[in-house]
Amino acid sequence: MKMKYLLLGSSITTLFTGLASATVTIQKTNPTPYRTTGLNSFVTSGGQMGGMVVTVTFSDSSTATETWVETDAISGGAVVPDRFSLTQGGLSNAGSTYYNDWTLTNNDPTASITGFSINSRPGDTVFDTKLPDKGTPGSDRGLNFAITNATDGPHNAWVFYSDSLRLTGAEEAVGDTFLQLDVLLQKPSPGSSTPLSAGESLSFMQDTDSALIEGDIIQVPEPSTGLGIGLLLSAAFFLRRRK
Ligand SMILES: [Ca+2]
Repeated sequence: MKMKYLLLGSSITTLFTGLASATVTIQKTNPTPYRTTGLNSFVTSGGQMGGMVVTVTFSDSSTATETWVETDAISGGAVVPDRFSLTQGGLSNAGSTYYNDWTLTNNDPTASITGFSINSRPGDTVFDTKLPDKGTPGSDRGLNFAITNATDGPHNAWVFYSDSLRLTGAEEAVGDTFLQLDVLLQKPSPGSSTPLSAGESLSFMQDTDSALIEGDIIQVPEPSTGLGIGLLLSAAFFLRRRK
């Protein structure tokens, strides 16, 4: 789980939603920028997100990681039989993540799920958040993470988006598209019950889009202060030796 978060302005929002979630707190950060040639404006479903890396964290501090696989044209998931399953797909609009939710199930016999992370980049996939609307060209409308149902009652969620994506040629990211999603779960009354318990499921909405070209989400080189200082020291050393 990434802990290096830099605030992108005042982008913390707390939303009070229905029974499924007590509060959802959203934070957008930008530690590592990426670029891509273009994004589709069509639907992306679980059937187009193969390669994403899903990591689930449990109450005993253990983690389980699995790569997303496409199970058919409109659905897919990451499954570790005795630990967790995360799936997405549906019948509405070819399984689109804009209309169909994701389901996280705790398959662990004892430990609760306290959070999860998705690195969407290896799946040529990007998380498209709600604002700015419609934001990055080709991304169209997006959706923020929102819990739609949970079999064990309401959950609070802290949602971190990081690793922003911009289109190649754009000076900076628009602020709606990200490649890393980290979610921390907590029951609204700490101490009274645990987050997603063994055998329970939680469903949520989160819009995604796809890169137009496979393997075309590329990290943007940033000027490195460390390297600059290193070069200066090397130059100073070289000049001293020459004297
Ligand atoms: Ca968008």
